[in-house]
Amino acid sequence: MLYKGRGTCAVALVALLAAGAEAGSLVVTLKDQDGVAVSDAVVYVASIDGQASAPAPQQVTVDQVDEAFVPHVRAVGVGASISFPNSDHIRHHVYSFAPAKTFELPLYTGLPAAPIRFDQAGLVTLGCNIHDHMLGYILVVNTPWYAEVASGTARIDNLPAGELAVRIWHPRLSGETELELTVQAAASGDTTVQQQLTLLPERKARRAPRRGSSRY
Ligand SMILES: [Cu+2]
Repeated sequence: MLYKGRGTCAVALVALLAAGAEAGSLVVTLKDQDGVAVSDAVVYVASIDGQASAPAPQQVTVDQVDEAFVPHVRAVGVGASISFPNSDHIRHHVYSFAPAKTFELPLYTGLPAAPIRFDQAGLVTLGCNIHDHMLGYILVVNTPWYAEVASGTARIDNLPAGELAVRIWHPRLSGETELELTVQAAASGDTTVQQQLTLLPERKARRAPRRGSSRY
């Protein structure tokens, strides 16, 4: 934070209190056991001072490009509607057997008729009936404070101060499904967390094994 002298700080503090808008940001940096910046993770704040908060409804997209789900990992709040366009020129058959959301979009190209609503927290693993190498994840969280991690960093803004229950999820997290950290968030500015994750090697190729081999 830039120090601008006592007078300015006092004025800023008074303004914050008057607006009742004390808020800071959580900045999480993730590296794996080899020191490589982690992608495809989700960071979320499950509660602040033990209090949960409901997410606002939202509409998002999980695309299908070159026989892969894009993004590979999508985080959404409970109640979100997700559309699953198929941007390939071949047909896909998207499904999930997850308890949090079981659904099926039989063979299609383009945009399915309606988005799918995710009204239960939990992990939803996506597959395609035609292409076994297609694998995607949707993490449905019951909080407005979450972020997908790209290139090792995630940022969650507008966080009230307090004790945060921060959870970190990654599809290849070794030993446990989620990591939970307790973090004391400042009333303003960035609260930074650096965490190393132990990740398992990828089990199968996410991309098509051979180009042009599909006939669907
Ligand atoms: Cu497919």
